[in-house]
Amino acid sequence: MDTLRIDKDTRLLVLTGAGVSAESGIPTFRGGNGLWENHPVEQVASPEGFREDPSLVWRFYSQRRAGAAPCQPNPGHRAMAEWERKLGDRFLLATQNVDGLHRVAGNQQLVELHGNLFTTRCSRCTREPFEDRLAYPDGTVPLCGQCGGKLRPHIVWFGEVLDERNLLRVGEFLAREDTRLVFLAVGTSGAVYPAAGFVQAARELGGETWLVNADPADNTLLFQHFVRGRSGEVLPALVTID
Ligand code: BJW
Ligand code: ZN
Repeated sequence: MDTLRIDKDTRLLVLTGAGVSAESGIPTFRGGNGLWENHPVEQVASPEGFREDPSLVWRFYSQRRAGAAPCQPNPGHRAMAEWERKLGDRFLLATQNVDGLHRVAGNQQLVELHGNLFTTRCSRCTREPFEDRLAYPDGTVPLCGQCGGKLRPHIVWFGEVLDERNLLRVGEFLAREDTRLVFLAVGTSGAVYPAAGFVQAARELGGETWLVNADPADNTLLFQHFVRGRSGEVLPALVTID
């Protein structure tokens, strides 16, 4: 198998997707048993869907919370936490996952691009998002204690903009000039933007690009190295840090 060498003059940006949590028992979105097979995306993961039927949206996210709550990090997550411990500020992890497992595994240099499953916010007022591990009983739409507006999951839905502070953090890491850049994407179908465009940005900045995925992704051809396999099996042996 190829090895990815990181020396003291290299920085590593990792982008993860649902495939990384598959071995922890969390379903992916697209493909065979993917979540979108049984749930129409536009109804459960868009602002229009929430306006039309907030109760359906909360049923979906309550099930997701209940399903993800007992799940634990797998060897893929743990490998990435180990890289961060060794590389310090030469490491950044940008995840599209909302399950929080990277933090449980120990990653702190972490950007949650699409939000967090266990965080809720108000759809009306400016109250801070708050931790919320509740799965609401069937049909309940929780209301804001401060303004009475509908609460919603703190998730970035289709058509919504990503938090610009998060994109700035990734952009600044990409653009650093003090070290050589390696970009590694893991467990993502490369179908959702802007994350699917990071590989292009890394290439334009002269970065070396790697993809580890169970199946080819939509943007596989943009990567210089493609290792086909399960992240929990591939990652622990992929990287050597000098
Ligand atoms: C394994 C494995 C194992 C399995 N080991 N691998 C540019 C071009 C075209 C469109 C756009 C564009 N810019 C923006 C857009 C619009 C849109 C978009 O991208 N649409 C596309 C579908 C074309 N993007 C947005 O709306 C974003 N907002 C935005 O850009 O705002 C500005 C703007 C708005 C409108 C127009 C233009 C600009 C927001 C996107 C938010 C996505 N949110 C979701 C749902 C909420 C999360 C939740 O409920 O949990 O986030 S969508 C869903 O997909 C989820 C994921 O984070 C995301 C990515 O999925 P991921 O992680 O790649 O999972 P899968 O299932 O697709 O793939 C898993 C892969 O793993 C597979 O390949 C398997 O083979 C592999 N695998 N097991 C390794 N063990
Ligand atoms: Zn409110």
